[in-house]
Amino acid sequence: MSKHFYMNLAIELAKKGFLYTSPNPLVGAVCVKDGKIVSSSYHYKFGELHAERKCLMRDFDFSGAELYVNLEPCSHRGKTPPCTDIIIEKGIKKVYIAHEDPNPKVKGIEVLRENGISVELGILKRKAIALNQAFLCNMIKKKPYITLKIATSLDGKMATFSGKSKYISSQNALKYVHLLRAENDAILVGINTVLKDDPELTVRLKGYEKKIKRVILDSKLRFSMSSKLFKTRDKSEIIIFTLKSSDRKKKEILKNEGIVIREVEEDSKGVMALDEVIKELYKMNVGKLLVEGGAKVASAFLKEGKVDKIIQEIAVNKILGGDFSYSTGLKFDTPDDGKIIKDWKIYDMDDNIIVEGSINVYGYN
Ligand code: AOF
Ligand code: ZN
Repeated sequence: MSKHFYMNLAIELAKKGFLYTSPNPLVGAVCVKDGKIVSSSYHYKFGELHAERKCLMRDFDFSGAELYVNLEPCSHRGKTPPCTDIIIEKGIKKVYIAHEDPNPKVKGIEVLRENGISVELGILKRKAIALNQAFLCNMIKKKPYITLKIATSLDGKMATFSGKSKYISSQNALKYVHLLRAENDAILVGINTVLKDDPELTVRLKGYEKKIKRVILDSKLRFSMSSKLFKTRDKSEIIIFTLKSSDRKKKEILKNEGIVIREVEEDSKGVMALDEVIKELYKMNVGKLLVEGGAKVASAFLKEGKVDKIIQEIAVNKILGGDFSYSTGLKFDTPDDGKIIKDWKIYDMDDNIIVEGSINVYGYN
């Protein structure tokens, strides 16, 4: 078999950790000796053993074998011991790595080479970096990886002319949203969405428990205590970003109810400074942020270049008309100037198609 075959297998194995390893990367490892796969594993869950250690820890003579791993093995002691230790200890002869780990603590390639192990870097790099975009964004940019998810009609509208958006998407597409939420550490919406749709913004996936932070942009603090969000305030954390100028008393009342209030400055245009919001969320351990709308919030994130990935659920069976488009705030002269979507994919689900693509790609030097 070719080295691409084994690396591809490592990448496919890595995917098994999906939903469980964040904010750690998805990593798979395959060990080959005398042309046969003798062991393989992956990073199961955040805080647990790394892929390479899981792959090599069994009682077997690995000497002279080759290891395939999609990410540079770690050489530091984190929650787990360095992977380079076990690779050296077990007498591995050569390590194939898809791409480097931008974590500044990791110097795995250097350590392996210093110990006489040969390293080949770059096999299936493109596929491997696509797998760990959020981790790469966190490490390189020190900010959350931001996904904008929007549900629209065929004519690209997020609501009817009267502002109603419940529900544009089909039942299965609505369920898919919960998988997206589970992938993220926080979900963010604008106060208009809270007032109009009264959403709960929790993850509701059978057999899977995850509490994601619920974030609301509410400059004037219009948040209502009769909302579903307020009523479910014990289910998972609520963070409200508001302007310094909004009602001080209401801030106190909400704080006493366990809601986190963060005050931000107005930017030069008199709206909430998104940079501050994003920075603050990263400090609160949000590595992956899902922005779910409405139209104003989506448009602001896009316009300010904050969106890394866009997912649009299009109900191809409906035309809604009106002005609730997520891109009205963006203005370009020619189509060539428009925002470029890279690596896009399309899925279909009942009467909906889901289009997803990247605006920013991390991991290429
Ligand atoms: C690997 N193999 O399977 C993973 C790696 O706190 P720890 O010990 O879990 O270390 C986390 C860091 O290790 C993480 O930020 C990333 O740089 C690397 N993840 N490395 O060799 C793995 N998951
Ligand atoms: Zn490791």
